[in-house]
Amino acid sequence: MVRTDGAEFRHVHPTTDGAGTWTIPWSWGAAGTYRVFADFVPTDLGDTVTLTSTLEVAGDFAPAPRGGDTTTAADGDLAVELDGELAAGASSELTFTVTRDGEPVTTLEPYLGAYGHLVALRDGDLAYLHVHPMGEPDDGETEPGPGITFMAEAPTPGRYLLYLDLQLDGTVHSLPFVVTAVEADAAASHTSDSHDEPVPGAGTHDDSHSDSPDGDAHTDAH
Ligand SMILES: [Cu+2]
Repeated sequence: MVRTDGAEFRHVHPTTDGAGTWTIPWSWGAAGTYRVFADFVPTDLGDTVTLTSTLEVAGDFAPAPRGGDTTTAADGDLAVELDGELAAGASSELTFTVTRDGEPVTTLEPYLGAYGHLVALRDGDLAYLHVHPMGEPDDGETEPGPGITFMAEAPTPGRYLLYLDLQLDGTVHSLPFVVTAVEADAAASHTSDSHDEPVPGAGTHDDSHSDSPDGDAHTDAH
């Protein structure tokens, strides 16, 4: 859930009644136009699909000012720094380094099967990508911090709003970043099959960077 200016992002997990209806208690924090993204894995499809909808919340709307790119974010005493460049048309590495009170955090907890979840929204039409990190908590080599590394690919050049979700001491933190993707150098083009193109209305879950075919550990909708 995100307001169209990129503010008010929330990543939540509704519960099912077993008959196809998903519910979550909800209260809006601010007026404005919102975009809702719902990730599902239909059993018959075996793959994630993303449904989206737009809705209006009545009231006085004050759009958040557009700032420049931001590669640092903080939540309380937690700070996260982003290294790496997002490229359009090629997969590149983005590493988030987590510190608390200036000390590296090495006790990240698995959250929905991963040490981090990255949602990227294209500024403007909010085209959606949901990416999981390289490596999984139980693969014997992925450390629980301080770094979380993603391979991500922007469909087009331009600004992207990134939201990193991670869990520490039982609390989920959501940290926002803004980056500008530039056209990848043709020489830097990778050979992977990662070219899921998100579209404004719906999209597919970008798990194509995953090391194993069944690398997506969480098949619950989130
Ligand atoms: Cu995820």
